[in-house]
Amino acid sequence: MQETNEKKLIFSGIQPTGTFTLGNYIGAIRNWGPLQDEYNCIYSIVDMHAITVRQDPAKLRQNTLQAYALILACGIDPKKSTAFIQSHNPNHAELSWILSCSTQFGELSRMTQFKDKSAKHADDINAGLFTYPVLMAADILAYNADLVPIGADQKQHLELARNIAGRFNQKYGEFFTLPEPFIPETGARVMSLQDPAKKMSKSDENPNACVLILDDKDTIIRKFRRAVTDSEAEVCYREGKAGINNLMTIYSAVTGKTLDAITAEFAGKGYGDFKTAVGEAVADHLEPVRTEYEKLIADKAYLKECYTAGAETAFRITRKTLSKVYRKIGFVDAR
Ligand code: ATP
Ligand code: LTN
Repeated sequence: MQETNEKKLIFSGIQPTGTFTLGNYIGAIRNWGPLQDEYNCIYSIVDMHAITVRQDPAKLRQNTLQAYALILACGIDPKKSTAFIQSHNPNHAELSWILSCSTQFGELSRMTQFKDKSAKHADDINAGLFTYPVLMAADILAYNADLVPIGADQKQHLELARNIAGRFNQKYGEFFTLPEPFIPETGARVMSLQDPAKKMSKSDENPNACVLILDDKDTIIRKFRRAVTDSEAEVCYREGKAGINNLMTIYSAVTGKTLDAITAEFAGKGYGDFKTAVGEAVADHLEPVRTEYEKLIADKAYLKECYTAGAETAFRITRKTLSKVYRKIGFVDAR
């Protein structure tokens, strides 16, 4: 990646907490590839974020490699973008400490993800879970990213990152770029197939709640056929039809059809036909990703080459940021 051109800089990350869901794909990763020509892109598998909830070490290692192969399979070209594993670049954690001193306890307490995750993991409400958004701010600010492609659920964290950057700039003089969220219009919040009031999440215990991007065609169709809808029989986007609205959003996201066109396509047909059509469209859309993934995951040496090179670039960029930050805050030069 060139570091000295006029292109804007993009940073985004995803946790290696399991196989990616259709929500991760539509809300985030599939938007990453198309940005590579217009922007300087940096993408990270954020394993340090993942350990804020308990992880089995062997599984985490496997999930991290899988996640790395998956982002490449979804269209990230490691020659165009910097793609790396977060723990390979210690500058994130270092900057996170500095930024935590410009973050208020009160603002971290208001983060809905913290409230949700501490309710879900009541036996392990660790300090990392609480300061998670500061590490996320460090991920972004270490590169002075202009734009951050994310799903709607991460908007609050991004606003916090902007506040932290603004507060640092106020204390020490203008330095950090205030990052803007980049949220897709369709599919920014894909909902659970079993409870359309909840977002589709990798860590959902119910396997029917989420479609995984590596599920085979039959599994995908079966999950859609079991999706919770309503007792009407009309495929249209309306308040009170959360299940159908979600399926329509997904169908629109993978086919490019408008909601009106979808309503017309299924006029007079039952939910059964609609669900099967959504399942087939999703499975066909994901087929090339699955094929590419199988190829990549079998070539561990290539993956290693890519993530090692990615980490070197990431380290170089962020070390410069940290040196400037240390000088600004009054630390004595180390050399
Ligand atoms: P976990 O269940 O472990 O918290 P997650 O599925 O919520 O994981 P993350 O790694 O936290 O996934 O998120 C990766 C990206 O996917 C983020 O940009 C996030 O906004 C986006 N994303 C996650 N879930 C959805 C969803 N249901 N709809 C749209 N985008 C989503
Ligand atoms: N918190 C995000 C993952 C994440 C991220 C980031 C996203 C960590 N660091 C930096 C964008 C930019 C999540 O849970 N989805």
